Amino acid sequence: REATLAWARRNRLGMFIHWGLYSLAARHEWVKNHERMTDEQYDRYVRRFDPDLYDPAAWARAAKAAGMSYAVLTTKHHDGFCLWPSELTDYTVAHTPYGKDIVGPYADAFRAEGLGVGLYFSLLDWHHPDFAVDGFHPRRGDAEAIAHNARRDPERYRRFLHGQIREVLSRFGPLEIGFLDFSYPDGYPTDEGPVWGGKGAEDWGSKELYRTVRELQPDMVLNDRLDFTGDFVTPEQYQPSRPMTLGGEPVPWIACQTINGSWGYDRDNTNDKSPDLLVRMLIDTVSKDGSLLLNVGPDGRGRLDPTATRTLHEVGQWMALHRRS
Ligand code: FUL
Repeated sequence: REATLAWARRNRLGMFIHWGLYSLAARHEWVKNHERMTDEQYDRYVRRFDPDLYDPAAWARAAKAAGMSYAVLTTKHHDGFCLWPSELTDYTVAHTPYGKDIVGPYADAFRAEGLGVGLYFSLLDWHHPDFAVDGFHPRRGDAEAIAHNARRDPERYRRFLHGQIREVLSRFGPLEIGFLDFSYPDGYPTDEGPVWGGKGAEDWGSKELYRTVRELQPDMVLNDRLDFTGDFVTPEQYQPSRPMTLGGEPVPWIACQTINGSWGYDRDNTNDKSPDLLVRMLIDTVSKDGSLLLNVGPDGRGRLDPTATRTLHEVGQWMALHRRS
């Protein structure tokens, strides 16, 4: 814990980047789920994925100018679409009009600015046929999908998941931070009672995954969403009222916050937090010994939207005057 606490103290502000097929839909990264789309319906975004304005150096410069020191990019979100050309599925950037890797250029561009590189990877996969059609799945309540899923082979999903995590952890150089998302040991609480995104430890072989992470990226700090507490905890969309502890001991923590409530690009959502409020949230986070991971959701062409650009710029102006390291 000491090492991760020290890490959080060196890295008080980072950039979370949610980007994927859903950015084309432009209405939240859970759009496939919220609108209960089938794979065929969602495929229209695969056929149109061609971010002609993707310029990771511009993202990295914006992050650096905002006073950020690290970033975390979604290599794959719950929809299962991979931003790197995985060898284990065709459901990747390689099979879109764009046709090439996104993750490698991102890692290179952020390192070139001296920023720490982090990767997010979803344990849930709403595209893989062997992933459970549970209460969280876009096809929940769909008798045909459920009947088909009854014959699923969890072992096949486990092998796929482990293989993909190996790819992500071995192809993009030394990583500062890993963000696996998500599993809750007692189910994820909803109004209808707890539901599972897979069954975590049991379905996914979490312990073995953890060993793989340690083997491939021994110095990387890892989050807490793999059934058990990793190196740091990740309050999401709220600020804890005091420094966070676990078992009575201080625990490193990262506040994951959005600008407008959506992680993925959400074109008509103007519920933006002001730069002033975000700076206050940063001060609040630092005063409680945490780190703030502020999200941006680039659009379908790869641009940071105007609000994010303005917000980062203003946060950067404050940081330029007040940061101490
Ligand atoms: C959650 C996800 O379900 C959201 O879409 C987002 O990625 C957030 C950071 O984590 O668990």
